[in-house]
Amino acid sequence: MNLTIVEYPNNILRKKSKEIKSFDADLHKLLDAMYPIMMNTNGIGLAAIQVAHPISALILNIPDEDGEQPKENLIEIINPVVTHKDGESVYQEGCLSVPSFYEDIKRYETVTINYQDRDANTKTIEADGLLAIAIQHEMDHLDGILFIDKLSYSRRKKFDKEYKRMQKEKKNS
Ligand code: QAP
Ligand code: CO
Repeated sequence: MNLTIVEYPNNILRKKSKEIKSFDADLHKLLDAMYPIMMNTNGIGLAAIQVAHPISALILNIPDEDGEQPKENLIEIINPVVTHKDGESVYQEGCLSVPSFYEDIKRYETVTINYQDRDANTKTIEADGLLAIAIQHEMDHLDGILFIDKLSYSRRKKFDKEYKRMQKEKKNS
């Protein structure tokens, strides 16, 4: 499967992802193809909508203490629902769909989600730390929300200006 990462300001990123009902070979192929894209682009999380598939699926591979991302740590999350959220934490986020831009974003400190794995088994994760942040960031993608949408008005304006300048430089190089 040939996938490419959709970048802001492409409106595909604003689509709402649909619940997955068939856990078939097509889904498995998509998930299998998302993993190498995420690893090759130094990502820790990727939602299906970021590769132009508006379905409620995301993958995560949070680095361990040594910064390693072994495939055993890959988590595939289908149809997630938040069942509990608590606290507050700020983390400097980035996004594969908004390359080379990073900003502090406020999230819940801990979240619990119910979700399904690739074989439709129901699972629960109680997350804190970077995993909790990544889950919230990726679940926002399923609703068409980007981390830059959470910036204050003045920071967002600064972002738009910088990002447009970068896009121009890219085009001219
Ligand atoms: C979402 O983000 C996330 O700009 C995943 O040039 C972010 O994997 C979860 C990336 C923060 C938790 C905390 C971004 C790679 C990767 C870039 C990513 C870039 C290369 C972002
Ligand atoms: Co993202």
